[in-house]
Amino acid sequence: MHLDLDAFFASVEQKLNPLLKGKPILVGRVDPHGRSVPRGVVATCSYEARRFGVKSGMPLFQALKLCPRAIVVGGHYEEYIKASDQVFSICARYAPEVEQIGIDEAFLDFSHTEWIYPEPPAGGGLIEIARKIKEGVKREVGITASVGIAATKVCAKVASDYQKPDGLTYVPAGREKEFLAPLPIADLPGIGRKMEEYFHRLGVKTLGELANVPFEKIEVYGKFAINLWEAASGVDNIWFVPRVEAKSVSHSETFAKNSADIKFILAMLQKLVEEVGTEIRKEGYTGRCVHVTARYRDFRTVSHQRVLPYSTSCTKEIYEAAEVLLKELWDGYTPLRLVGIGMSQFGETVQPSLFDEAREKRLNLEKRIDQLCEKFGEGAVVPAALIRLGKVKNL
Ligand code: DCP
Ligand code: CA
Repeated sequence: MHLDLDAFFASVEQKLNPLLKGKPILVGRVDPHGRSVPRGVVATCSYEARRFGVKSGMPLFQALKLCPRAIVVGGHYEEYIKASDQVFSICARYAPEVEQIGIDEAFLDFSHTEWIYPEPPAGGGLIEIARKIKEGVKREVGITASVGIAATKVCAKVASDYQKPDGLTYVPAGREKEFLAPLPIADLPGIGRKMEEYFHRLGVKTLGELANVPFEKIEVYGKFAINLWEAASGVDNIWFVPRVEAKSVSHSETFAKNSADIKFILAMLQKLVEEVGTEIRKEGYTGRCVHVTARYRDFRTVSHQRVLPYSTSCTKEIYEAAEVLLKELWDGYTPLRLVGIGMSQFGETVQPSLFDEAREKRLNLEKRIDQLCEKFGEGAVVPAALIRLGKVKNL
């Protein structure tokens, strides 16, 4: 089962201020301190605003052109975290395992619960459970969630998106391929704009058409395309990459002095990511799961993790995920005494390099920097942000 909150930040804003209910609203981007980010873009917008063609990521001015009556709000990051925590604790009342992916979505694993929640028509099964979760979220958190039920993760995720907002879509086991077939390929997680164009050029527009490409033909487009083909066929999916070893590489550091300075904390995070990245590239690993830990001055320790859509050893990609995770788990003002970052789920090297030259170039650059550092000593080449830490060699 996959659960995704609808227009998440906007729904929380509408709950906090009932005057905004039923109105088109735009949530401007905010940092974890609740300050709005200048030169704003729309972080998200209510479904009332989406009717006018407004989308997340769009510059605010453009959104206001499309929907001049829209009300711009935002800046309650701590409320978003609170709502998110409430939602996932409701999920945990029913699901044996809740795998949170980001701030507003999670996979709920009901494997081996067939005796407790039999599939329809034998019983109400997971549909009934999904209804209960949705009702609990509405009643206790005051927002709506969309849920997809399927036997594979990819299919459950696509299903949760299928009837947004407030949706509930059930795909019976064995009917995954049939359900996915009419959908555009961009509905599959992991297919970005570039890849969508690439498949369009091949004349492949729907997931059914992708699944119908002969396997020998898709094989030549690389490992990543094989995963997508399998996902579209409903036989397997990219989320279940087998783990080779259950180990992790992690680094953490206690600050000389507790700090609530976001720039310092992010610089520290970057330094730790550089260390982890160098180590895993040296070992020839690529990992899919990034975890970040923060310890408050009272030793309260919080951590979050995220599974990336593909394996990586690229510092830049690990850092991007780590920064989001840190901002999710830190309240933004209480001083921290430690941050830590780890990488796990090492497995197959799935490099979608065919589709992303920039990514490949970046990785090669990082490998060259590793070689320079090995030759001339640690700190020979460092990102400018690390100057803030003031103790990097050669600076
Ligand atoms: N978000 C953000 N910046 C982005 C994308 C998202 O700040 N570029 C934030 C705001 C969203 C939240 O993350 O409310 C969840 O993102 P989703 O992509 O799930 O979008 P929504 O929940 O807003 O809408 P949907 O109903 O389509 O899930
Ligand atoms: Ca959402």
